[in-house]
Amino acid sequence: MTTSDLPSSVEPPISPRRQVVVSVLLVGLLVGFSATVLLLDGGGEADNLLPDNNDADNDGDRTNGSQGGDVTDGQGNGTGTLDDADRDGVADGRDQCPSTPRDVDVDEVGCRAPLQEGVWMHTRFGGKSAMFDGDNMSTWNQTLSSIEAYGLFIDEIDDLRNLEALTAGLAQHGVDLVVESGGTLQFAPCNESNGVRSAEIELAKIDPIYQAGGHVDFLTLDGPISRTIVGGRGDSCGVDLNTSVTWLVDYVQTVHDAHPEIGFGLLVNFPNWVWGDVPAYQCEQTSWGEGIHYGDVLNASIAALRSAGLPLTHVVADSPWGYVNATEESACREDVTAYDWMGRLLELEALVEHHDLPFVLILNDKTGGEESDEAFATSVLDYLETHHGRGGSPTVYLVESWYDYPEFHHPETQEGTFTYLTLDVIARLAELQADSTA
Ligand SMILES: [Ca+2]
Repeated sequence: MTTSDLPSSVEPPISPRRQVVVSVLLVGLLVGFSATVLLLDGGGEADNLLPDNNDADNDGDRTNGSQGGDVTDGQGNGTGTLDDADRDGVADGRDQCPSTPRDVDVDEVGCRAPLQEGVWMHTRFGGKSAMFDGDNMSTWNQTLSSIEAYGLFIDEIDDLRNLEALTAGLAQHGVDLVVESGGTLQFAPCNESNGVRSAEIELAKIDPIYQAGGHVDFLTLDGPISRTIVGGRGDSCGVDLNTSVTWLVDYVQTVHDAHPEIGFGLLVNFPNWVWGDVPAYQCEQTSWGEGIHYGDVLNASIAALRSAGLPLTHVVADSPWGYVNATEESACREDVTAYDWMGRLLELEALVEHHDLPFVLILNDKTGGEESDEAFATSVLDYLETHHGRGGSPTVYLVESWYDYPEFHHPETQEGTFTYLTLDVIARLAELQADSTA
């Protein structure tokens, strides 16, 4: 893949949604105030959970000590000031997660909000700085207002010259930033330090986003187990499932300790794994994990991350359309049409949802993505319609390309661009959902 970007300015446009955010915050303050008055000593959380911004007492007034509007939990009632130890806009008295990290979207009881239903977009490498030039944003403003999250590959962060504009642009439109990373890396030492060392490597790669004043909402780990498990991708570490999972937990714990605001997703390169009685589509020399059922891999990963108390937020299926409609060539079998590939993809979705986790399906296509804008768009829309028609209902459809096409990201009004296609997906999904509820 080639990487290129274009110079761009740092001035994002003013967004009307900023005013909406301010209004919501004001309502939150009023609601929080009422709850404080009603609940009196109901908020008993410690008042020193997240010291930062010179606010050692964490009362939100950004001052240290009891001067200047200080509020101590459970005792500040009647002062007319909000008790909100973690400053998430939810009063302590009704905050069921009183130490939520900063920058985490919360629900009405102050806990990490579940993934919003909708569409995410993740363009191919290159040209992303230019997308967040103040002028260029006006050429895909509707897309930016319509998506829930925007994706980047971790290895292109270093090449994006205008991260300030990117982070400000996403924040203004209330769009989350998802970074796709490797997770446990086969080139970190293949020993018990793998998870921690992999995390250190990737923490350094996301650091420029923080230096630019932004933050990562979600880190999607692209096939972390496949990089370490025996019979995994080419140069994997060759360890057993338990060891792979242990290293994965080490990785997530290390990143979490540095950035507690990040939610973690597990991405599975689905065609490379066996699923029950259905073989891997692309078996290479052997199926990944030497033929282990990916359901067992997923169950073990989810159980371990949850028992460590880590914020696993979603599971992503990477399964391009040609590997679902059996038109891609298989490296290892002559007749791939003998299996129901969509069926096993739907079973994966069911397993993810059985774990009460949001399922994210990548909509893309290798053949179309190597052919033309039009071929890619046609495949993506066919994939959406067929998947929905078979009963698929992921929390998020993710329009993503790592191929040559779509060639251009914007303008969104020009047929063939990535943003044009994303808006098409959003419109088509709304139609399909309306049809199925009618
Ligand atoms: Ca909270």
